[in-house]
Amino acid sequence: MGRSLLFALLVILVAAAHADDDPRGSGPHPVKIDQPLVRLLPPGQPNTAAFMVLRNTGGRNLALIAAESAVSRAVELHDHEMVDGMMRMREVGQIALPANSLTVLEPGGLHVMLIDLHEPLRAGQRVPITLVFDDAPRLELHAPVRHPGD
Ligand SMILES: [Cu+2]
Repeated sequence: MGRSLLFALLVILVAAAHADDDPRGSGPHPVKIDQPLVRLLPPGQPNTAAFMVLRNTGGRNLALIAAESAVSRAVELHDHEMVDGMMRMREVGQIALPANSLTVLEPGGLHVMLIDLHEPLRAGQRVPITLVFDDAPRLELHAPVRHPGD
């Protein structure tokens, strides 16, 4: 293979890698995450939840459509609803993040559910969570494990 062809291939690869980084061009991510935490539970609990404040600082409505984490078999987006006088969790397809607004994930409300933990979580451990949006790049965060009230 000629040297010029190699160089051309390299240029294409580098361009492709950059395109993958941020399909909308450069600039800060429109969504900021405040106060992330994963609820500390007694050992033996297979599931727990992550809470945080999502700030959509951009002028476009967005939605959180999925979350991923290596600490559990599955990760779902959940809300609470009243069923026969009891609060129950239910999976939701997405969590709306209106433009220039705060969306709060908190106990008793919206949350990210970590299902079938691979290992018990320890207090202070930082859990990697990747947030997936409908129309913005993915966002990775590390949420400390603690009691929500602390
Ligand atoms: Cu849940």
